[in-house]
Amino acid sequence: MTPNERYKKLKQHLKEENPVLLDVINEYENLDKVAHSLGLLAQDESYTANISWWPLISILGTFSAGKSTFINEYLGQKVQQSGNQAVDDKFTVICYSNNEKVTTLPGLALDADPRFPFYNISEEVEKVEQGEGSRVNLYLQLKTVKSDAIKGGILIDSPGFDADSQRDSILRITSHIIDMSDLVLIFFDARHPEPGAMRDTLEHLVGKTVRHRDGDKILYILNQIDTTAREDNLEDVIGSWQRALSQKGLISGNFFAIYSEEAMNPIDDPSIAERLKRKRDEDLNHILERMEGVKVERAYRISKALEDFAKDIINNKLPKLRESLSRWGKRVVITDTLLSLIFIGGAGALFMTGILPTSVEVIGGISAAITVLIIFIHFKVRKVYANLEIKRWAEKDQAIAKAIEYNTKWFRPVLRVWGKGWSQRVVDKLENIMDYSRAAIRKLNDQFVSPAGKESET
Ligand SMILES: Nc1nc2c(ncn2[C@@H]2O[C@H](COP(=O)(O)OP(=O)(O)O)[C@@H](O)[C@H]2O)c(=O)[nH]1
Ligand SMILES: [Mg+2]
Repeated sequence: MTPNERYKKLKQHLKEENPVLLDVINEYENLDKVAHSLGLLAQDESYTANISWWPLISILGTFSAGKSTFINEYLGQKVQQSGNQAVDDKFTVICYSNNEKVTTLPGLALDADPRFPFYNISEEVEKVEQGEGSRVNLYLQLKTVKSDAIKGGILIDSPGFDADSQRDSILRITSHIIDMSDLVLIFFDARHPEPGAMRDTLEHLVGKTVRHRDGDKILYILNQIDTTAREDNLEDVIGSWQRALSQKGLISGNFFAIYSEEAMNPIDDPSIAERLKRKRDEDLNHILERMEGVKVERAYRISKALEDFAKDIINNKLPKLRESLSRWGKRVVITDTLLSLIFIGGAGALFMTGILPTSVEVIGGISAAITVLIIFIHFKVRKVYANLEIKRWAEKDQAIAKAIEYNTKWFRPVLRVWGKGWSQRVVDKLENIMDYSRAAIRKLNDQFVSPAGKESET
């Protein structure tokens, strides 16, 4: 995807979602222009590619734990099928669209689109299971939904997890999802009061995830606690699950217990019903707050990254680039001059000592030969010195190395004035961009004055 196409798609999407970010993206375009003109980015590259534009919230967990039911309620419409048998054995990426109708697209759409978290997943899958990479359609699909709840984020529903019968490709996709996600909700259900039978599943989902560097992004959700009403044993069920999880070392603060009001079984005893509802409301609120928080953070993160990119160019890349290019220019000029002096001096000596006759033809011939030789050597020399500078940066900072290559191409003037004027213009532009980023952050502050706006829902 070219930067232009990328911008078009991003803008299209952001226009529907958040006008502040639409402004921010224009500044990203300006930033790209500056970087292109400096050669820090190739023409087909863009800073927008390094950013996750849509924060990812993924829902993992066991079969019929109520993942799809939860998602449907969150979206306010029945997007996913639910039921007690395995109904949907694909990972479903759900994102916002203005279109009234829910649209389903094949996994290939995700594999090929760098805006989504499954870009190039087929390669990853192919690595762990040969031949499966070309069958991403079996594993993935994309649904677009018109629901305010999903604005500014992407949700992933997953097929039920069963460690015994899990294919490598599914495991690979699952760990990819956990890596990419800003928030992971892992669903278990209280119909299995004894987690013993699910030890392997737990090991896979929880054991792996708690070792994850940012464990706080994982929420463990015991669902369907309405089913504890009959024996009135909520505390026991929660206790045994918490013990099972804590053996795996989970962060205890991230354990929640909820049920779906639409899917629940009726509860006869009003005092039990009341107690369960209180627990559920409180925990659901925490979960929704975290989900909302992820979306708010992304808006700030995107604006802040703009400033950071600009700052990095001003304070870091630009001075280094200048240093390298002026050293390169100086060396080329000195070498050119020395060689010219040697050649001209040598020729002069040959004429003075009478080794060469001082006829017009010979002088003309020798001058022409020296000129050609110097020009030839000049281009060799600038290349050799440029390579030295490129090598200096190749490992430490690819962008600087690339910019050196770009600015030392054969047709670029060596004595291009790397004086104040040139870099000052760039710095001015970048400072403008930084001002813009700060203004955007202030606007976001206004936009998000009441953080947990979803609280009214429960
Ligand atoms: N009693 C009860 N049933 C639920 C609850 N949530 C979902 N279910 C039911 O559990 C079954 C499986 O739900 P589903 O959302 O398809 O689970 P998934 O496989 O995790 O996506 C469905 O029949 C739901 O109606 C709940 O909180 N309480
Ligand atoms: Mg489901």
